[in-house]
Amino acid sequence: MSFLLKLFMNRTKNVAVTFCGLDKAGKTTMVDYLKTGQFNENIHATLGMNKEIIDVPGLTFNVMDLGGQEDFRCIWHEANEKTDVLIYIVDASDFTRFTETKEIFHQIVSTQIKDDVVIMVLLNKADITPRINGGADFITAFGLNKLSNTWTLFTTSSRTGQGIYETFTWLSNRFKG
Ligand SMILES: Nc1nc2c(ncn2[C@@H]2O[C@H](COP(=O)(O)OP(=O)(O)O)[C@@H](O)[C@H]2O)c(=O)[nH]1
Ligand SMILES: [Mg+2]
Repeated sequence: MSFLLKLFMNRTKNVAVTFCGLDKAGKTTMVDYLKTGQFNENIHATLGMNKEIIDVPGLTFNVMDLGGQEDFRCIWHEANEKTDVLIYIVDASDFTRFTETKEIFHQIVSTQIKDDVVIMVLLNKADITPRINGGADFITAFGLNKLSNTWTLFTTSSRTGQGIYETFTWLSNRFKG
């Protein structure tokens, strides 16, 4: 293969990304925001998985948005075993499910993803939980400090768009070049 061809082939990388998290955390709303640039409140609960392709300059994200209801969680591993990036969305406004979401997260990390998968935890719905800041307290409580994979944490809202640009700029920079 010629040098030039290689150069051009390298220009677009396919990055596999899965969106996981409990039902109602805001996964599908986030994917929709990435496609349209706005909040859509008429999103239906995801049955099984949605496949989406999102292009940013030089990168193609193959996104699997996985249904969060208990019945569907058993199929997550199929997508997670092949993924480059795990985006795990936490509903920051729902403290009652904190333990449940933490357990599911660590189960995925320890049984479904490879060591080189980049983990991005999004503390979502920041618009209705303005005091959430994703600081040291959350990092320790959620056990992020114990991970051996590369991880990062962002505070986001698909209603106001807060943190979304930062999150995906970080992701895109990570896989470019
Ligand atoms: N206020 C607020 N509501 C959100 C946000 N993201 C999602 N929602 C709402 O949360 C509910 C569940 O969202 P959905 O995307 O279906 O969650 P999924 O089950 O994780 O895919 C919907 O009523 C959304 O409108 C957010 O950032 N802020
Ligand atoms: Mg959904």
